[in-house]
Amino acid sequence: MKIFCVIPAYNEEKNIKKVVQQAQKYVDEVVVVNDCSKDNTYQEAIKTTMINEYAKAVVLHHIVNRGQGAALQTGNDYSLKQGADIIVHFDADGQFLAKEIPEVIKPITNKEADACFGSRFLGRKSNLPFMKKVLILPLAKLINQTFFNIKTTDPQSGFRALSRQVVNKVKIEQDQMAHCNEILHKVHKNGFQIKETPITVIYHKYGQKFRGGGKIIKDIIIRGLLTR
Ligand SMILES: Nc1nc2c(ncn2[C@@H]2O[C@H](COP(=O)(O)OP(=O)(O)OP(=O)(O)O)[C@@H](O)[C@H]2O)c(=O)[nH]1
Ligand SMILES: [Mg+2]
Repeated sequence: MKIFCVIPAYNEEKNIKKVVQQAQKYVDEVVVVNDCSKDNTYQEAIKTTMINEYAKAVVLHHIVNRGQGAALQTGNDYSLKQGADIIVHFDADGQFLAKEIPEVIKPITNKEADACFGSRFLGRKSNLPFMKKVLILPLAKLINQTFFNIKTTDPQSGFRALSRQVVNKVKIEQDQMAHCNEILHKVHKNGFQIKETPITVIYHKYGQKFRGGGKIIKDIIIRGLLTR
């Protein structure tokens, strides 16, 4: 079984090397998608491709900045071509713990699910920013449950594992932040089995931004209606 880890990266020169090196311990191939960063993310990521101690790493490059969703789709397309059986999505900013990758993959390898979403609300300690904790995420969850009958606890989580069948079927068309909900809705709509697993997300002070909260909620509603 070939496990690939797709890491979308935009201006992550400080984090990317460590994040890739950690992920390499738990998967067969790491695919960094440099989303036309303005800093040295690409050069830093390339350094990790030369270390053969763990899994292979490759670096793909967007010639214009397209957003996290688009970067994930680029990584998905590459991974499918290389024969991936399971694809893990993992952020480049160092907020996720690579040692939790096996737990996110497990429901798929155990054939209990086709897609497994990491959740910050299932018991592990995540120091979420106040607005995300009390407003954005509960509202996203409520809308999904009420209107779309999707009962997951963390619709905006970027840490997930998808089977080859799911990635073949679910194409990410939302280039920016709406892709999280888009993936969830399309997985649900296509009748794939969904599981969740607890994950830890570390919020460093600089990462705590109330960015696009309204847009996330708007995207959830519009995306939901489009995928119905
Ligand atoms: N912001 C942003 N991130 C991108 C883009 N392309 C790829 N990424 C990557 O997408 C991942 C998530 O980005 P973040 O801005 O941390 O989004 P987030 O984790 O949902 O938001 P926070 O909770 O505020 O950290 C990171 O690995 C980024 O490097 C882009 O165009 N913009
Ligand atoms: Mg982040």
